Amino acid sequence: MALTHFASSFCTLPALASPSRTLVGPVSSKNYRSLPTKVRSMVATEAAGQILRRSANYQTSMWEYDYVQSLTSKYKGEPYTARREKLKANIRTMLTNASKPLDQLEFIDALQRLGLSYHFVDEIKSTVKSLFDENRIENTETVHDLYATALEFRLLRQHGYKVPQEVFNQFKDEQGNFRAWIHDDLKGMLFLYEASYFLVEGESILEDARDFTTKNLEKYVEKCNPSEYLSKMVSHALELPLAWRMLRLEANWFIKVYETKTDMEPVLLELAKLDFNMVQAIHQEDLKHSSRWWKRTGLGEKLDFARDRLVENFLWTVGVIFEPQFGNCRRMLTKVNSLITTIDDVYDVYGTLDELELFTDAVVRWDLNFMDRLPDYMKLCFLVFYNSVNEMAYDILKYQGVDILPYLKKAWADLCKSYLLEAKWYFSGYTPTLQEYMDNAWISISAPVILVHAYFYVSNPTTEEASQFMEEYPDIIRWSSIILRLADDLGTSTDELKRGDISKSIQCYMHEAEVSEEKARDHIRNLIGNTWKKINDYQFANPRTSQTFIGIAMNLARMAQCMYQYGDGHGVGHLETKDRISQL
Ligand code: LA6
Ligand code: MN
Ligand code: MN
Ligand code: MN
Ligand code: MN
Repeated sequence: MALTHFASSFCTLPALASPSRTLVGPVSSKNYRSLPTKVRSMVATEAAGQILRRSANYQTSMWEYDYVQSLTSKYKGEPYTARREKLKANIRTMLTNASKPLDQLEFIDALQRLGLSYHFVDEIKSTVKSLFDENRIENTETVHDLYATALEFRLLRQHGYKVPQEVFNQFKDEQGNFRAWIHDDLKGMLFLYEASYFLVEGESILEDARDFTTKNLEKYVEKCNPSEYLSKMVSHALELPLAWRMLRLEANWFIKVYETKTDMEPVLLELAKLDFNMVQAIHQEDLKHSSRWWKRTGLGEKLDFARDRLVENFLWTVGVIFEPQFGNCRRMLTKVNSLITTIDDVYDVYGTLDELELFTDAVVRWDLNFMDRLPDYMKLCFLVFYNSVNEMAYDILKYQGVDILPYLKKAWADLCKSYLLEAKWYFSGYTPTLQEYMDNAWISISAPVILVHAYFYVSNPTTEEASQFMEEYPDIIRWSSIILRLADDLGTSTDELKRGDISKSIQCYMHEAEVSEEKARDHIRNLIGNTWKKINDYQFANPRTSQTFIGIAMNLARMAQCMYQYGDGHGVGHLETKDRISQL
């Protein structure tokens, strides 16, 4: 029933134009067709008249539909909005009245970590600008404090000012080693550690700083009292630096730790807690909306081989963009993520190569007339997919007057072609080099699809701007995708290989460099670190690109490092993911 409803709602749609130009992607239809189709095993092919298929044995969803629909919060409307406005006004005054630079810096840092900075964007921007204009950080006459210098350096870089790494030279001796007294300056080392993650390629002073502080902070953690404020901060930082952390979970964690800080600011704490709960109330409604959509599609019940992960898919979107005003973007991206998760399992687990060719064709041609060639389970999946993506394009056409369907179709066609290429590699038993694998795998991780959709939901580009931006996927999409791919491979490839899948980045590198799995994993972790340098650089080099969009791309990379921090947090829904969802 739901499907008919979707289909009929499109009868009234105007015919959308087909793409006016061919957008160039990494996998051309020519090379995806020319791959060997020789089948390695009889898995997922016809054996004695019966089709044998792989299975991933995914667990059913951890989250009951009725439970999700029952979520409520009192933090809506008055008196909460009034109280929040009052607190915001107080804090605005405190920020403007802070006259000492270090006070300003600490105040902004606290606002950011408590998840409140989105309320004070203009005030923070102008304060940071005036700090930059004063240029104290580069004044070599004064003796600087390591803590204050590192904090200022980090905040300036976070806000797009590329202050030189050389400001840290004053903390090194003639031999280029960090000065001896720094070993006793725990707070300074912690802040230098966090600052060092804002490096770009070639910044060896910051690389040294990162290695030096990591080593020394690790030593400290071994012998510290874990209940002290600073010790908690250090252990947390060593797990994952601030620059790589998922914002909402970080806010939630920091609010609890901040509460135990001796010189904390009660007004800030009150607003942080109130605002967290108010944002959560909005997220609950987004989740309930998304969950009703997912239930109507019927995919969770009908496609038993596929992951039923609506709530986990929603968690990704909260990681990608949490601010209240972007509810439409979260709801849309939850659909996109759910479609990706399902279709990925069609290609990786269930489909036969013949079926996958047909499905890919239907997507590339964007043609409902191809549906009757698909097996029933694919028909279901294809029609939901086709209707949902058309509907998203329709929303943008209706509200912004821009036809984005060509860009969405192109992104999905690229994704399915990259999936098909991997399926062919699997069935022919082919192991690519790491480079060859990555040329395809940054697409097959689906981040370009996610980011292309998100781009149109948070910015309001003209057709010309959009096509310039999307003609080649911009680098920021590529870097974010690479981190998502590599983090996913670190977390999922062990199970994927067990159930039958292609070699992922780790195995490609082991094969090519003839190294152990541990060495290969180190190499992949290094690649993630190097890709972050490129993301940092992109931010400095492209001040005119939508900061919201760059933020989304960075958040997607952060979310990947969160989701796969302890294994396959996406596919295996219990463990940390369940706990994290409950926290939020
Ligand atoms: C991970 O699955 C998965 F489903 C993704 C598409 C990753 C990102 C997903 C979002 C944001 P898997 P594969 C919904 O590890 O087959 O199976 O590319 O992806 O390794
Ligand atoms: Mn299921
Ligand atoms: Mn896949
Ligand atoms: Mn997969
Ligand atoms: Mn994977």
